[in-house]
Amino acid sequence: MHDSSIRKTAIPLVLTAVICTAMAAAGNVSDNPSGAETEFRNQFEPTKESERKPPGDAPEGMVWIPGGEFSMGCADPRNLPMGGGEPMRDARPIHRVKLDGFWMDKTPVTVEQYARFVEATGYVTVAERVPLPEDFPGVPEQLLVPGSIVFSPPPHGVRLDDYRQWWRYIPGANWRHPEGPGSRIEGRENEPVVHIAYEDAMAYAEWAGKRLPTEAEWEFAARGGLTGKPYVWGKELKPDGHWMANIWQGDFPENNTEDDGFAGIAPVAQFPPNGYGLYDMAGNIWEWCADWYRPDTYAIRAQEDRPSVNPAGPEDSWDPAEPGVAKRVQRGGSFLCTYQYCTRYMVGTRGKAEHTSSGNHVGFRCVQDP
Ligand SMILES: [Ca+2]
Ligand SMILES: [Cu+2]
Repeated sequence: MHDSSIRKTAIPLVLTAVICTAMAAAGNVSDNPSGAETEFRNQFEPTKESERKPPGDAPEGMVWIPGGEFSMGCADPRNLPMGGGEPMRDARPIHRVKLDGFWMDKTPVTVEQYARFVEATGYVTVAERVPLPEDFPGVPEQLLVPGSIVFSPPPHGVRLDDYRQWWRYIPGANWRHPEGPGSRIEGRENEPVVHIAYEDAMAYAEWAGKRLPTEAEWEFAARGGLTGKPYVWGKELKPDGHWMANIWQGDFPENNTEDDGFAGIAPVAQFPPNGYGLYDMAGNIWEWCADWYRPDTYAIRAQEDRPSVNPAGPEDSWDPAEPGVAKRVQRGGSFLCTYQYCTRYMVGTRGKAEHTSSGNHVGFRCVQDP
């Protein structure tokens, strides 16, 4: 599991939800048993891109995603080298999906872009608002202070079964203060904006005349025209020895070796784009999708014997791990993901979070209909 239902359940540091990510026991890194990659790939039918040409010039900062038909989901990655220890059951069955074309932001929305929106509208994000007592029954009022969760690594190794050891609710943390009150965004304008709750992303999208991608759109776009590859760039985590995304190297969570060049959030577009010209579709920050999260979404879709057309997600949310906590889908993984713990930078995998929650690893990008 991989989520951050922090705000709802966790204001007073009683974090009952999970972030990068509880059940994944460490390790389980296998050698590459011969054929594991083939077996992984064989569960996918070819991606067929629509022939439709882009309808005119691209809006600024966006690229055309042609739409078409593809196999959505993730095969069990545990036999892949550095595939991690999780079966990713909620990303199966792999099923066919058909989409119309759309424009998509090349990068996540940056601090600079979000600042322009806030300046124009006076918008106040969830993390900047005083939490309401009725939303947090039982929490003493003095604990109801605006803030958000920030990755705060312990100085030594810890068991990976309790994320409270590396996440902290920091009063005053928000998009202007990514690591808390002492941190600033000056000089970091080209980083993706973080501490964004779902409604904060929606508000921006509406102002920009855009919308959030559906989960299916996000995944089609992330695959960049490839079929059934584990990563948005292809089949290996580190082709020719190069890191292709800002994730975590070293022992999580205490020792970050920064092999990819970035200890924390990286500015956008520091790694090569995928086949559609999209940057950062893996790692760096989680991106909100429009859909409610349910683990059975794919199973329900797969009951149909034809492709799902422009699926927009289920009517409501349900997560057996935390019944009653309403979650939206997040995709792409963050700078905290590692095969030791959570490999959700793998392209077909799914993330989720309580919709009013945020953190210094959560942002978004938008799409636009032609
Ligand atoms: Ca990194
Ligand atoms: Cu992760």
